Amino acid sequence: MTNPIFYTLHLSPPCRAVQLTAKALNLELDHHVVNLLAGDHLKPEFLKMNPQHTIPVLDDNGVIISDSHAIMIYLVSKFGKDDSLYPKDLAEQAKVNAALHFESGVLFARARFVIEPILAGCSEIPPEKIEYIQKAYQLLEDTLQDDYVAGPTLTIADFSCISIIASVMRIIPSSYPKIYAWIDRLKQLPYYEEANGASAAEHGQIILNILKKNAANV
Ligand SMILES: N[C@@H](CCC(=O)N[C@@H](CS)C(=O)NCC(=O)O)C(=O)O
Repeated sequence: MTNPIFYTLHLSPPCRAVQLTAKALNLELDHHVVNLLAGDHLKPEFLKMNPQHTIPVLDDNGVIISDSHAIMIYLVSKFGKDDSLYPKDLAEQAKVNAALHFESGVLFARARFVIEPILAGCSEIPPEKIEYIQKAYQLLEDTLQDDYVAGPTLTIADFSCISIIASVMRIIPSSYPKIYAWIDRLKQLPYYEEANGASAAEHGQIILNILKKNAANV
């Protein structure tokens, strides 16, 4: 058995969520970089693995899994020494699942509405999109009743939510005290900066630079 192969790009938030999970599990993954800008994800061999042409994708000795949430659940269930990051208890697990869906359906989806038009040449972020993101921040703020998004302990839902929040907060900053306290808590993880912090900052800055360039070309 060889290490699972991880098709990834450090700038991609869902890839970073998986990377945080692997680090938390102390698990070695063989990284294969998929350069989205060069169209690697549209090549036939990649499409065979994931017809939806998204990263991350995991190939664990022939078991192919796409979608970061599915990958994180798989990794913790297969390689976790305990179930703390994805509890087996159904009530606790349901909370984690709800937060994972919140990331996928609200945080990531709304960030996409902002980031994709900028990549396509848009020169300013329309106010209604800023408001839409800020409403999502407020929902996260309201969700943070405990130290972590799904309760009092760290789970994969935190990895998922922080991966996109750390990128987008640079593009549309806002002051939400619980979100900032939660970010500071996650920054204490010894692997945080390497697995998410530095790349999220780079991602946010790249988007801001493109936005500036687009505005200069108007
Ligand atoms: N819900 C998916 C989202 C994956 C996703 O949209 N990844 C982006 C990069 S951040 C991608 O691969 N985009 C290329 C494309 O959609 O063609 C997940 O969590 O894995």
